[in-house]
Formats: sequence, C-alpha cells, structure tokens
Amino acid sequence: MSSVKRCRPTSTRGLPALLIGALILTGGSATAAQQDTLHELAAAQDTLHELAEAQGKYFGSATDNPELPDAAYSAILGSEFGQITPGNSMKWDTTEPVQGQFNFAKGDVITEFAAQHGQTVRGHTLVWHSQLPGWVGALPPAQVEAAMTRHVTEEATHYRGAVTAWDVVNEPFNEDGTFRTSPFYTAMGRDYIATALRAARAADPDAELYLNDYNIEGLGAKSDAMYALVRELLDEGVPLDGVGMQAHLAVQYGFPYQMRANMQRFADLGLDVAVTELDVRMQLPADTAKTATQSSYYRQVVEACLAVERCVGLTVWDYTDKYSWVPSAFPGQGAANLYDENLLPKPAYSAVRTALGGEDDGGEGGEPGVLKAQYRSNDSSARDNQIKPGLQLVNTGSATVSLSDVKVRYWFTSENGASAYSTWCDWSPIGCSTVTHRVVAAGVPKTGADHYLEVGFRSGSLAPGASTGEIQLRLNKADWSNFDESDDYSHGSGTSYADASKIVVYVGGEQAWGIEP
Ligand code: 9MR
Repeated sequence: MSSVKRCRPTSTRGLPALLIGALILTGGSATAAQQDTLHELAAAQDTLHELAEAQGKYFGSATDNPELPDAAYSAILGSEFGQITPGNSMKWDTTEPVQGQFNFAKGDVITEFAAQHGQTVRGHTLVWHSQLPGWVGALPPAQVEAAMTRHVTEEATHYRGAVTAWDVVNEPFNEDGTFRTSPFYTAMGRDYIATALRAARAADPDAELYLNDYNIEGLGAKSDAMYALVRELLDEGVPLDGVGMQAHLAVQYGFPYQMRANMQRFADLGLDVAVTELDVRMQLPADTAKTATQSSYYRQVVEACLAVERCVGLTVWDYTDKYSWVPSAFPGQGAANLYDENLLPKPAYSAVRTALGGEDDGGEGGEPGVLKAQYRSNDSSARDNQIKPGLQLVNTGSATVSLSDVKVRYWFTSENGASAYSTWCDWSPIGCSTVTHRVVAAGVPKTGADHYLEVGFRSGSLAPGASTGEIQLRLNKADWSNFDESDDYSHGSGTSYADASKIVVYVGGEQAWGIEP
C-alpha cells in the first residue's frame, strides 16, 4: 500500500467540532495555524468507513441509546463509522408497546445522531418473534395480520428518509431450516414474510428491504432455507432487495463454511448482501491464540464482502467490548468486538483495517497500531507548578520499530496562555540523552488541550514485544506559575503504568496509537 494519504477537502466528517466551528467563524478560509491542523488531520489515518467507502462499501456499527452520553464512545462512533444500526430502539417492544400507541422517541435519537454525523441508518427491525410485546402474542390469530401491517406501515412511514435499509423480517428460520414459530407464522404461515415486505415497500418506496438472520453466513441447511425462500419471493414479485447475514461468530465454532460462495449465490439472484451484526466472541479469558483467531475471522468476513460486488457493507454489533451483548447472553464469553472496554483498538481492528486496504505502518509486514503508549502520573499534586508524566512505549507488532521515527504527544492546558516552557527527562532505562522533548502550542486549542509535550528519540529501536521502559518526564512554565492538570486531556491519576488512549503516538508521521483531542 502506498504511504500517500488521501486528502478529503470536501468532507468535514471526522474533523473535531471545534475546528469546524473555527472554520465557520472565519468564513471557511482557514488561518495558517488552522491549515496546519487541517493538514495534520488530513494526514491522520483513514477511518474504517473511509477505507470501506474506497472499495464501494460502508462500514458501520450498532449502537444503543444508553451508550450515547458516553462522550468518548460516541466520538468514535461518529467518526470511525459511516452507518449505524439501533441495537434495540426500533424494535416492536419499544415502538409499539401497547397496541396502537407508537413511540419513536428513542429511534429518533439514533437517526438524529446519524444525521449529525453524515451516517446512514439501517432500521432494525420491523417483524421479529423476540422483543415483541405480549399483546401481539395474545391477539386472536385472525387479528395478527392487520396488527403487523399496521406496525410495519406506521414505523416505516415514520422513518421515511431517515432509514436507508430495513431488516423487515428478522430471524425467520430455525437452525434446521424450518420456519420458526411466531405469532406471525402461526397466523399467516410463511405468507407473513411477503405481507410484511409489501407493507414496508408501500410505506417507504425508497428503503432497501432485507430479510436478516444468523447462521446463514456459510453454506448449510439454514442458508439453503433462506436461499429457497428468497428465490420464491423474487419469483412471486415480492419486493425484496437484500439478505442480511448477522455474523455473530465465535472462535470456538470455526469460520462459516464458504462464506464468499454463499454470499455470491444470493448476489447471483440479483439481491444485495450485507453483513449486519458482526462480532467474534470467545471463551474468556482471551489469550494470544484466541485473539489471533478472532482477528483472522474478522479479516475473512471483510475479505468475503470485498470479493462479492453485491455485498454492500459491514456492520459490527457495536464496536467495543464495553457495550457488547455477548457477556450477558453467553456467560463466560466476551471480548468479541474491535475495541476493548477502554475503547482502545484491538488486533482485530488492525486486521479489519488491513483487510480493507488500509496502510500498514511502513514497517516490514507490520500492521498499523504497532506501538502502544502506557502512562502513569509521577505527580503527587495536580495543582503545582510542574507536570510529571511517566511514559513508556510497547511494541505490540511483529516488526522492529525505529525509535527515531516515533513521536509521542502528551496534551495539557497552560492555564495562562504561557508560551515559554522548560522540559526535562529525569530518568529512563534507555537513557535520557536519547530522548528529545519540547512543548508545542496547538494550532487550534481544544478542550483540555492547548499545548502538548512532544517526546521523540534520537536513536534506538524497539523489537516486537519490547518496551522502552519508563521515561520520567517533567515540565514547567518559564514563570513557574501553577497548572491545573485535573482537566488536562492526557492527564490521569493512575500511579502504575496502564495503556493510555489519550496519549497519541505517531510512527513516521502517521498516527499509530491513541485518540487525538
Ligand atoms: O444487542 C441487542 C441486545 O441489547 C438485546 O438485549 C438483545 C435481545 O434479544 O438483542 C440484541 O440484538 C440482537 C439483534 O436484535 C438480532 N440478532 C441478535 C442480536 C444479539 O442478540
């Protein structure tokens, strides 16, 4: 892959709100400092969605209303992903808990988030046997069709223009390929599926209409049943645009059999295919082997989708272990997502990037994100006249990294706009004489971050698995006035070394670790 980064001057998705605000205030023409920052941002690595988009696909994530107030979570959700699916808030028990009483407030929060972040929304789901309010099952069978049609019509009408694709019917099959029993199947037999699809098309002629299920990713009895059904529906002229393959995978169950061939046979019927709920769980605790298998499964799913033209995109079933459905549904299992519980990208994230054609770190066969930063505070007071970060870098990749290519940024605020600083390296096992340090003012100040301590290296290298060991750093203002570190972006109060996502590491000028302020 080329190391030349694409510049995206027409899109502001992914740019910090403050910078966009500054550009609006200056009538859209950036000052020199802003241009520097823009340049830095343009040089930052492409998002998963941008990588997928370059291949004609989208890359999305499920989300859920209770997660959105988590600012660090929603910042990644809003920037890294081009599509979102509500995990729960468009389901029947939320949208029509009482017959005829519709409530779209929670789903509206999701579509508004998407609109604010330039994302598309997959509607999930109109007709499903689960998360179905009790009143539906209590209806006399003769009334179920009218209730279902009304539900589909009301919800699809409400979300016209906001939802681009609907999982109209979710999980219609048992594992052996027989139809699953539900109030809908009991009342209408398999015709409920055609009826629901027709109602959805009538309510929103522009939305793509899907059937969605799990364990249909590979060839097998269940996917054969879906294949037979969709062929019949198409023959009957029922409106249907695609098949969603959930892809809730597990390292202990193996990779779906011939996923690409299975996708292709649906595509050959003239249907789109989407990976709708991807995650790869494992029995805890995670270890190197399970983590490697997980990365390989994520990679293979992406590769299958890329190989099939009609595979329109992939959605992960939330992107972080912090908000995974897995531990509560499968006790003892977890670690299924691309980011860990601290919102740090995992090896699977790198595997997905690489599979999407993302650039590596420029090293010999290395993957992006090969270095991680660890931090502890060496400071007993957050309100004195010195900041004392302890940093160390660990090579998590498979290639040696030349330290002279590495820069680390620790972001803080000056409090009084000071411009002159002294910086010190007090001790490091790699020798302070090899460590460079200086304070740089941000081109555009951000919350908790108007300056950064930049740490570099004159020489040396880090072998795979090696750590620099701690680097004890210290800085003060020239006027020795006090800091208030409590609101500093990179500051933490931990006194032992831990992975630090708010310390940003660059290798060869490209971001390799952390989240910029
Ligand atoms: O992620 C959803 C979780 O929060 C709910 O508790 C669960 C209840 O069934 O549904 C989860 O989402 C499911 C999706 O709607 C359909 N496919 C399986 C998903 C995981 O259970």
